[in-house]
Amino acid sequence: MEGALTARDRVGIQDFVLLDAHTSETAFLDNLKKRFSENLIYTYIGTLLVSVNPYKELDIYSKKQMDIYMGVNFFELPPHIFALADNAYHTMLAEANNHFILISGESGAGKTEASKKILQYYAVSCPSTTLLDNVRDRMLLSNPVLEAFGNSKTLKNDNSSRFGKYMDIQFDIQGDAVGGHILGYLLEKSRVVHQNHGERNFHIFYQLVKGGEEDLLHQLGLESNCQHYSYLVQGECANVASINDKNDWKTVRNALSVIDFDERDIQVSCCHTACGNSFCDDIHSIAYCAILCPTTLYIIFLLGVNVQVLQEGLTSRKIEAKTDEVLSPFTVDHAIYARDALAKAIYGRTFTWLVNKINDSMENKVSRYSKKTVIGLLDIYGFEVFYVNSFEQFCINYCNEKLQQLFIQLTLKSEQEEYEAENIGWEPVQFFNNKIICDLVEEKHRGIISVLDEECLRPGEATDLTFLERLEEKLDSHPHFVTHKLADKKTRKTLERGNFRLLHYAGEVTYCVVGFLSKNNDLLYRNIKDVMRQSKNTIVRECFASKESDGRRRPETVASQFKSSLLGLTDILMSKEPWYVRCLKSNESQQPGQFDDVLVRHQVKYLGLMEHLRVRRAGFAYRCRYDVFLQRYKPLCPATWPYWRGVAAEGVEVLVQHLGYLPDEYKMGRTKIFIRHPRTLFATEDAFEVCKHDLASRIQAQYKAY
Ligand code: AD9
Ligand code: MG
Repeated sequence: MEGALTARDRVGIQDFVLLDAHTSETAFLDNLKKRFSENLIYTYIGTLLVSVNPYKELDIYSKKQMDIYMGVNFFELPPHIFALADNAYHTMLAEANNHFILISGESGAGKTEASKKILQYYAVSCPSTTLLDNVRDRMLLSNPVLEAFGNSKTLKNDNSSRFGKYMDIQFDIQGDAVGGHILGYLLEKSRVVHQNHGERNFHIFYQLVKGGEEDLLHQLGLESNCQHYSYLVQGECANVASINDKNDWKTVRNALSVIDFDERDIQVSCCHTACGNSFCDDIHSIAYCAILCPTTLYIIFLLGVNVQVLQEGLTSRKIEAKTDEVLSPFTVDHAIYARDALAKAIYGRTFTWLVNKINDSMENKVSRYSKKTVIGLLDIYGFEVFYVNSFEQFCINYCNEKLQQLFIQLTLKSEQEEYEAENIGWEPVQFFNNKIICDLVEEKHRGIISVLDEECLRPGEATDLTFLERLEEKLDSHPHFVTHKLADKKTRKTLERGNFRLLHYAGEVTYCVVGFLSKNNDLLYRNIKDVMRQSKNTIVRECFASKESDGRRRPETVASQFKSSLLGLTDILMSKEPWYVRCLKSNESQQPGQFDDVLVRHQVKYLGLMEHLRVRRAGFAYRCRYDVFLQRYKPLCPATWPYWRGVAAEGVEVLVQHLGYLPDEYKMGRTKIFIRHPRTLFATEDAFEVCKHDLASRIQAQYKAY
């Protein structure tokens, strides 16, 4: 009978920890699906938030909603991204330490949207002073700008992040959001010169061409028709139904002016963008090593470089003879390479410049030297598998392996290790540890990146195929690496010769080796670099001035640089307290309200959500060192107030007995107390809040007694 359905039947359970003890994967999915069909996209596993992409606007992110969640205990309201943001914020304030929110999930799962909601929550809800409003606006407006330059339509997501973003939101001791800082990770520059069918270049190109003001386009020598620019129409989808480039341009232009970009900066950013557009149309002229077309000449003029010297650089190589320098003309392929390399370099370096400039504008200049704590927000490109996968997917998927590894280390592994170390009775939970795949990619000498770098050191001899052969030699028995040659008969049929397949934590991905070497080298011919460095335009000079400028030291390869930056990121995150948002993609076709059981089940599996639930359920939500716990809560018990003169652990035992903790609710470890449910701690916190008010008079009375 439908009428007999309880609310719980209809909307499911809001915390998986409360599902029956032996929850199966099917019950887990049923709960998600039930909630999804009621537009309840959020569910907890303890303090971890699971989010399922609804692909439709929900009326749950208003200021009113923010107010409802502000300062309320985590479990008292329905699960929400605001609740997680709020909990992280209040914990940061109470403990005066740094936190981060790791948002993960595959491409299109909703990470970027989640990170924007969190940022909005902090910018809108946290206490404010007029002085700081400025900084908040800038933090918020950095989003449309970076999305314009760093996001693009892919086959997976109309607004796919093509760079990784880690943003620190800084708070002062009163809890005001006072500043921000962004670290950008590996932008997919190759998109500037090549897009697959059904994909686009970065949004900014279309915004500028479709929405740019007449004057600006005129200054840049651009036309307002995407069809005129081959860099924009390779994917044959310059217009996307879900995107309004014209309006987005207005937003971006307005945002640029708020974040301290003056007209010259805007012109330079656009000019650098325009370069990408124009170069490509010279393909024929460059191919014949002839002169560049007038539009490009004009753009180069705007870049402030010597047109003739750059033209030489793009069409010929300088060879140093005994007494002389001679120009040797490029082949067609070389000329195309040089052109593309320059377009990518200009775009990539402009992006870095943009991030730096945004950082300058978000820097807190008011209380620069006072103590701050931060909440870091990590929103990075999600795991992706296309029909053809290349170096870019290899880097993106490697990055996702690293984040999964971090998640495992922080939740499953260290959690269980801590129970063991603390002597808490524990039944270990089995989980798949993807360290083996991280090692496969990054290990010294034997890992894929090392092999790739070695091949990049043999110019002229090495090719993408010799790289593949080297991999086959070194990794012939690795359980997560397969090629046509190494595969068994059945698998061989599914693998072409120029490919290798990695068995990632999130599934198999077959990579085509074509382009691995040149993308990893990412070389820009030296004389072209030199020309750019001599530009009359200070921003161009700034963009091209770099450590590798002396040309003697070999620049680090792209993969190695990425590997080091990910190691750096791991260090940053490991030094902070973690919070997790696990985003799930509800369907592949970006359709509102559709829940694809198979797709969601797959994600639940590889994200390790069931294992996380098992650890959470059997484990303890909160733990605290005895001395810290006692110090904070001792006013709640006459036997521990004002001093406990014995061993801290015994004092804690007396204290929690007095508070009425039931035996099942907590365990005493070697150095810490473990509390099973957050509600127990919340009750203690509430009692502490009440007691705090008369604490001052109690302290006074105590002084008087002395
Ligand atoms: V990628 O790895 O950058 O390719 P994301 O970042 O995980 O990916 P994104 O946040 O861009 O995915 O979400 C994709 C689209 O899903 C958005 O453009 C929205 O149209 C849609 N989406 C995601 N989350 C929500 C939501 N909470 N409410 C409504 C959403 N729509
Ligand atoms: Mg994204």
